[in-house]
Amino acid sequence: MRDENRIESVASEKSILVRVVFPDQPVEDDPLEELYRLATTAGTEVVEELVQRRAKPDKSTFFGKGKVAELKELVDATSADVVIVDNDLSPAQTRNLEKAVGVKVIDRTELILDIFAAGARTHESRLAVELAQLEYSLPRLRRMWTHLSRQSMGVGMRGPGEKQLETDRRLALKRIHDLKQELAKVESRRERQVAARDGVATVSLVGYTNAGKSTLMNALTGAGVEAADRLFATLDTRTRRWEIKGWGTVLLSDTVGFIRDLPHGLVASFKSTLEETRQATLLLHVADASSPVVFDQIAAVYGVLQELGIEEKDMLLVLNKIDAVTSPAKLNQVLDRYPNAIPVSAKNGTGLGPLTEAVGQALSEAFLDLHVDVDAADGKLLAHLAAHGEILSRAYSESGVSVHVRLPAAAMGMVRERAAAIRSANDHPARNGTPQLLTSPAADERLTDETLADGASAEPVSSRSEPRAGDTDEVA
Ligand SMILES: Nc1nc2c(ncn2[C@@H]2O[C@H](COP(=O)(O)OP(=O)(O)OP(=O)(O)O)[C@@H](O)[C@H]2O)c(=O)[nH]1
Ligand SMILES: [Mg+2]
Repeated sequence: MRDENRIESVASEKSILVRVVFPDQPVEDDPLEELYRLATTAGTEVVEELVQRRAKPDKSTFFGKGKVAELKELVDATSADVVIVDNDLSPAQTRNLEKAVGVKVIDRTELILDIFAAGARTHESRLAVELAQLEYSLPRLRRMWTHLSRQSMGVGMRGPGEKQLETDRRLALKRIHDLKQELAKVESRRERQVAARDGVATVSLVGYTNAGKSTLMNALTGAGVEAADRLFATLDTRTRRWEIKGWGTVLLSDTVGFIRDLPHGLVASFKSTLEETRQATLLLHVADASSPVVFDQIAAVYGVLQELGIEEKDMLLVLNKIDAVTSPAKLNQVLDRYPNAIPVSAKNGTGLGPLTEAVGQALSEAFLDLHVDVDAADGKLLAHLAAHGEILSRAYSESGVSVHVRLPAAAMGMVRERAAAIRSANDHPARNGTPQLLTSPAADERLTDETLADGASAEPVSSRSEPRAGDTDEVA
């Protein structure tokens, strides 16, 4: 067995890890490495490992007869308490396997749900996990309620006897209904909360679990969030201010990590936790460049983003842990595939300068930095600028007010309709000394909507604002 540090065991059950590898699957050097990390994170003691290559799963027991017999022998020889299967099993396969080997059997999904259940801290993430667990448990009724009263039990503990099934089923359905309602409330509250920050640039860290998102968050903002060599160390969302030279304050969020084959129900119920990510101006996709399966992990993250419906966002790929990459050729291979990726080490600070610069640059493309002249009487336009943009300064005159504002290109519609004049605030001394006239509806009728809508006229921003008081320091 491997001798990595194991976390303090909650369950301290002895587990056997098993995986079926199908012909079309990419196989890591060590096909059970990730399951091993998941199993130890869940607190089990791994006593044996087994890998089988098969063309397709056995309908009834998932593994073939021979492997099942071998598994039974291993269980007996090691007095294991649980068999953990790296694939997804049907409820019937689980039951049949349990009968055959004589101990409980859990699959990858259930293991991940258990880890989430043990780690969830906030009201929001607890609701999310409980819902995902109940939905998983419903067709596997024998395990009902086990996750609702998780005291000193091991992973995937069984619930009360079969007699109770019908009552359990009804109770579960009722609880699922209530949880969904409660989550919907939390979701809309969170949506409003995040939307209220419209106008402030938001950057969200996403990536495979253990890629170093929290460490990077700490390195960039001094946030002091928990980072640990453990899968799913972060299960909630934290947001911190990040000062970017030449841009100003942005809000940086760190959130739950992804993993390949993340249970579908879990992704759906974490909608609210991932709200910051859904509404972010820019995603920083953090990948562990030192992982032998970095390509697979990057692909898995894209898969989850797609499931969340947010794969279209602006995104920078950050190749973290370059200090731990043993061969330069390996890193070059990754850079060949992703030439725009930014290599960094969150641990020792390498590359954070270029990363910050790239973020400032990307944000400049999403926002317009403008002086908008507003008629004194036009309260509506002033309110629009305040609601959607970041107001950097105001200069009053007799006819009205000139507002220096940073505005998402998407919020330009009303500005173009109502403003007395709009000028680019491109006042970078090295670039351009005088503000350049962008458009004034009166002066230039020919400008098309697209000119501003796609941000084509916007220059990278150089002027600076003070950090604003009252921004959330922490959202979770
Ligand atoms: N060598 C090296 N290790 C790093 C680097 N960045 C993070 N780590 C380590 O990687 C492990 C995981 O880091 P985290 O920051 O917790 O990773 P995460 O992406 O937030 O993980 P989850 O919250 O569990 O999804 C920790 O042991 C970190 O110390 C790096 O640049 N180099
Ligand atoms: Mg983390």
